[in-house]
Amino acid sequence: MSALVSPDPTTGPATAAPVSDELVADALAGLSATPKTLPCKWLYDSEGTRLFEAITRLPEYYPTRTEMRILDHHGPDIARAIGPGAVVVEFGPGDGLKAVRLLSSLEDPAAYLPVDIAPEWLEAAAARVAEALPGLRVRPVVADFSRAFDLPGGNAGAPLGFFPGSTIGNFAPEEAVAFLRRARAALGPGARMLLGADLVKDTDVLRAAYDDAAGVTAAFDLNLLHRLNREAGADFDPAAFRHEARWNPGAERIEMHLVARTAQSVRIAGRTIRFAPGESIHTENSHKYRPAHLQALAEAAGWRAAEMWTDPDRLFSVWLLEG
Ligand code: AVI
Repeated sequence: MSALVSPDPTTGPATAAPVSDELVADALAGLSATPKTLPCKWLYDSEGTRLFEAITRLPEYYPTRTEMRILDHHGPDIARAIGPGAVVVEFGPGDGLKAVRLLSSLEDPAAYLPVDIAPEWLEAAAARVAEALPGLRVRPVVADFSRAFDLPGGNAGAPLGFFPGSTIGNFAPEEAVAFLRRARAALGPGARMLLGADLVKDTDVLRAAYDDAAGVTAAFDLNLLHRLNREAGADFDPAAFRHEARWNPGAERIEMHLVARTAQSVRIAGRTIRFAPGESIHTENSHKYRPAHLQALAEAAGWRAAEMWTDPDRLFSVWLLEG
């Protein structure tokens, strides 16, 4: 993935649909390539964000509720390992709910700094945390953490990065290492990081999580074609594509694909893109980890994996990294 995953850092919760030059450029480049691909950041317009939130509540989508349970169940251990006075810096805070769980279990957190490129998302997360934890210092930071970034100074306390949800898995491995390295630099001396990472497991469980019976993930994926029609002037017929979740055993990742049901042509920005029957657009990767692999990624970025907490079925993991 070329930028952040959640929520869409480039457009935020769009209501109007102006033509986006960046979306057009990404679409032309990705759809002219072989195999066809699109950056997953474009999945998250306001409808995509709404659908993703619905995904997190699906019976098949275990990551969100499992990570919440880990944060609840191991809260006292996590709090002990982290100690008092943490300055919690959350990358891509989403709705802020996980931060509320974490901060409520920590001893005397000094501050909460949600970081995102889109101010609208920050306000929602900051408001939720401020309401749940009155008296806590909350300082939203508008920054693009897909590039080098700085955090504001003047935060007395122990810097703790927080990157839950296994959003790390939407990065290619080299992008994951680059992000972890940037985060370490931005957090500064004494940095630690609490990181959520989804684990390798039975492929049927994985496939179901990314291709649910109610079709919410399919709608989330297909929304990308609707978005291209709205914001890039394309003329996709979304009904002529179907969503597919594939397990790639070599890369140990779930791949989302939009598969053309028939041979067809699509117009976009004056160009014609042809699809053979069964040809797909690869729209997202979601890497799953073995503990040794996650440790190696962290070490490649200059971190040391100090602790790992998991659930009884070992579906998901929460890591404490030390800088
Ligand atoms: C945001 N991210 C961690 C989700 C995942 O599980 O990779 C995105 C997602 N795509 C389909 N379902 C959920």
